Amino acid sequence: MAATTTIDAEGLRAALRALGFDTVRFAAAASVVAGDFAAWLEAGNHADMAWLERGRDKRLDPQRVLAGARSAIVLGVNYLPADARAAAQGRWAKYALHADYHDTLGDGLRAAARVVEQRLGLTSADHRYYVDTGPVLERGWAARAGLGWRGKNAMLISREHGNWLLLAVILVRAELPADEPLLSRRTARPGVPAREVGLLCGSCTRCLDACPTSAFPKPGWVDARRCISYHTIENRGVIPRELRAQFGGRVFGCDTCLDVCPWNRFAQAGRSVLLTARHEIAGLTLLDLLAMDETRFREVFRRTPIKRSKLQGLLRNACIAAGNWDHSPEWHVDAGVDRAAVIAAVERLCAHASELVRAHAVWALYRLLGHVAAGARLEGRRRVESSAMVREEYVAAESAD
Ligand code: B12
Ligand code: SF4
Ligand code: SF4
Repeated sequence: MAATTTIDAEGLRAALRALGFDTVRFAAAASVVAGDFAAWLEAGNHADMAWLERGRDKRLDPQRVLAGARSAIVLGVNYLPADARAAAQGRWAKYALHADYHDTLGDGLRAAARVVEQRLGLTSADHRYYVDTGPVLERGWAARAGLGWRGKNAMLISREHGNWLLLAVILVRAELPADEPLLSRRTARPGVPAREVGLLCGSCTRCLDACPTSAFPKPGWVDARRCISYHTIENRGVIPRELRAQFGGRVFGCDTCLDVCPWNRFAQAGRSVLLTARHEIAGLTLLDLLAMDETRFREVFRRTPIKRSKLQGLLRNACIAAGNWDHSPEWHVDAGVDRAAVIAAVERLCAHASELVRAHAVWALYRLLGHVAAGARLEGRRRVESSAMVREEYVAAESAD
């Protein structure tokens, strides 16, 4: 049902901002086949995120998500923490140091939906809202609505908030006056939206150069199979051995291609209306992580995005950070944590109940001690090891330098 009410777009924008959304912009929701999403999938860049493949048609056509959708309301929430220590950490992605944004922005979106219904004269059947998990290319919509541009690091970058916006979209069966996309200074022609990657990046390539695993086959295009964010958050299995050394001390997500971007200099800390800081997580030491059990994991990471990795995923990631100890100064600052204690904790995990954890613990111990000393310490365990996955790690570790 299309809206018949006279629309006060600026009133709607202000009401949504008052709910805690830092930027509120509108785009026309015509059918789109946009960017090179299909090519990205076909080249296998989504790794094992099969849900991206399944949602392909919907992602490319909002009419398949909400028939009769005429506008997209694109919302951004600034999550840059005010606490510099948390911001500078480098162990965790900054977004993870909050209560799960799917829940907190989800609450904001439910409130936004009521506002949209009232102000646009719609019913609950006339809109669909999503944050992250829906079949919607949020960055594409954000670029079209002029929230910012698609950086060479693939992020939606805002002139005001830098790389630190979380995005959400509401599709509505109502026509809102579309906001202008950003225009390239060089190619600007009135009414011609410039959608190219790197619109305001100029000749900068800092993000591409800084990526530890060379995960950008080309600007604006991330190969998830090489991306630390994918492996530490989404991958449920073995982390490719050839990438592990490049993970450094990162245990959940990766902010490197965001952190280096010069556009962040304009960003101020977020208002945190729709976010709840959980910065105490940044205070956990590597030994705290390596010693986690199910009870402690649930207690510490309840209602945070980190619960997604499950205990065994987090222990796997912590083993990699431990194996990289000599090159991870970010973990050296905690009182009472030294190399010997980390080695002892990793050695214990070589006998963990999960084969995934044992496999990565074996890799870490060999890396820390070298194959002669590690081989001697693990001789007994290796003899009784029944998992093919772990046995493969022993073989690979023995043959490594
Ligand atoms: C899958 C996914 C990932 C994957 C793949 C990342 C990638 N680069 O695609 C992994 C796990 C690696 C990942 C990592 C991260 N992610 Co992520 N991720 C997603 C998710 C769920 C889908 C993204 C997707 O479809 N990727 C496929 C690529 C090809 O699509 P795309 O980047 O959107 O670009 C295409 C479209 O924009 C399209 N397009 C171009 N113009 C137009 C115009 C229109 C109108 C339309 C419709 C489309 C369109 O063409 C582009 C090229 O094909 C989105 C949420 C969502 N529903 O969109 C969050 C999302 C992109 N992630 C987010 C974040 C914060 C991250 C991390 C920073 C987390 C971290 N710290 O570890 C990293 C950053 C890595 C990086 N540099 O991209 C935020 C980004 C916010 C922002 N300001 O850009 C999002 C939007 C989640 C959210 N709700 O806030 N992520
Ligand atoms: S998130 Fe990290 S690993 Fe992934 S593309 Fe960016 S810098 Fe590279
Ligand atoms: S680091 Fe440079 S190239 Fe990368 S997104 Fe930022 S401005 Fe663009």
